[in-house]
Amino acid sequence: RYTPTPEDKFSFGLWTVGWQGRDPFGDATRRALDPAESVQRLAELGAYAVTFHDDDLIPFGSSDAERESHIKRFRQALDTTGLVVEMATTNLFTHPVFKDGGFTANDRDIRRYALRKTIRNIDLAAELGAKVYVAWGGREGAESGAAKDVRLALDRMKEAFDLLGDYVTEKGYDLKFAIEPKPNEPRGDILLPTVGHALAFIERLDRPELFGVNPEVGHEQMAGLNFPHAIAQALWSGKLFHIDLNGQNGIKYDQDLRFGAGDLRAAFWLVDLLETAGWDGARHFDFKPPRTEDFHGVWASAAGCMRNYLILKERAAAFRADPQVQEALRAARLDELALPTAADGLAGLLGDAGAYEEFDVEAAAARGMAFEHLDQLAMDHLLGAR
Ligand code: 3MF
Ligand code: MG
Ligand code: MG
Ligand code: MG
Repeated sequence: RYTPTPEDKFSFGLWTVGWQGRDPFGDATRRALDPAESVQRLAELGAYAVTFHDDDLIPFGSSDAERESHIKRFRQALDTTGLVVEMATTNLFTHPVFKDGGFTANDRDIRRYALRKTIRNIDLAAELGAKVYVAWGGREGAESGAAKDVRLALDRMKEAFDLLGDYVTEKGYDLKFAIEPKPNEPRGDILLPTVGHALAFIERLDRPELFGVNPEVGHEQMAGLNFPHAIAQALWSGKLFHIDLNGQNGIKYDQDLRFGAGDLRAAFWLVDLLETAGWDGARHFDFKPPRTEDFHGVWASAAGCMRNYLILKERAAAFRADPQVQEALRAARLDELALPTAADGLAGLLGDAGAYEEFDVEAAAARGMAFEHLDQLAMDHLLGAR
């Protein structure tokens, strides 16, 4: 029970279990992990895939020969465990050269370098079979007003993504891009701060069909937003290309708790949504085992992400299958929301006296929505009380 298998499609970033616990106030509390060791351990725990930033796999500044040997070791680990690479991404935030951004740095030479670094890793991503390429612009932003002309920066951001879209098209790669929004941290304010901003931006690109979003639970919650609602709109737009699952307690620094920690009710509704929508992409965890943990704690934290997903999946399915819930959903008139408002067309609506002239506004206003009973049933299922 709650034992993950590759069919569950759980995926982990190498940088998650590999996080050494460095934070703005403290040094590393754990040694570096060899990517091959992470692959081995994650496979033993029942994961299906791993993801990586270029620099997670190939330390920044490696020679070409070193690069090849890192890739070879990683490939061997994938081959022996059967794990796949489903997504890859670029580190455009750690090295000081990116202190003012990658694609939107004021310095043009840095923008050109950022694009070349990205393209180099896109080749590797395609070679390793990744289907999604994530772009998180953690340094694309500002701390002060005049430092960044946001409209120009968005021009440069669009230029970068248009060039990347041209590149994968010319190469014939089966690779789509997923933009990861985040409101702040490490920059004071980051461009494309929420899922909504990113969805609007994508429509201005030359090849919007190649671009979607990679929402992260904690990032939307840092902005005080409802994560399942953001995912629902991304799904509705056909733009959910990838997802970063983790936990967050409200509006504060990016906590990256294991999935299921933090806002548990949001996690329940998220799993309910992904499962009922038939999401068939990876369940990708972007979390950080707290720096209090040794390696036992690291693997316990990774296992906990998957276990919590499976528990919530079971609870959400039980909620949906419960006849009392189905009755409560009807009482709350969810079936009515599924009906078009004016299937009779504009003329029908305008000619319908029952819609306005004879409508009993007071009676309609007096009807209760029965949402509290419905939500309590959800709570009972979530807490295992039903
Ligand atoms: C930061 C993040 C990033 C992105 C990563 C991959 C380091 O808050 O969430 O993790 O997820 O760059 O896309
Ligand atoms: Mg994050
Ligand atoms: Mg986070
Ligand atoms: Mg993330």
